[in-house]
Amino acid sequence: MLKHATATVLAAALSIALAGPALANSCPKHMANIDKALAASPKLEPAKLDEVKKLRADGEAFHKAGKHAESEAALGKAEAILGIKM
Ligand SMILES: [Cu+2]
Repeated sequence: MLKHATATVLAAALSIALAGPALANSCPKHMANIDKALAASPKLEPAKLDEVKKLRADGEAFHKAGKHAESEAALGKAEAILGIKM
């Protein structure tokens, strides 16, 4: 009985531990998508291009600060401007 409870707690802790890095890892993926789109000289107005670059930089800063939700939000906006499907 005690053994079962321990296994349940361990399984819960493990799933939380796995969810964290999985979330953190998606920021670099979004950054790579944006970099790829920027490298392909997107047809955007200069103002939009500047906005994308700013959001991309913000996303990286948030990611490095451990604020992955904010990072995802900024990178998601940049992807939306670039027309990248998520
Ligand atoms: Cu992140």
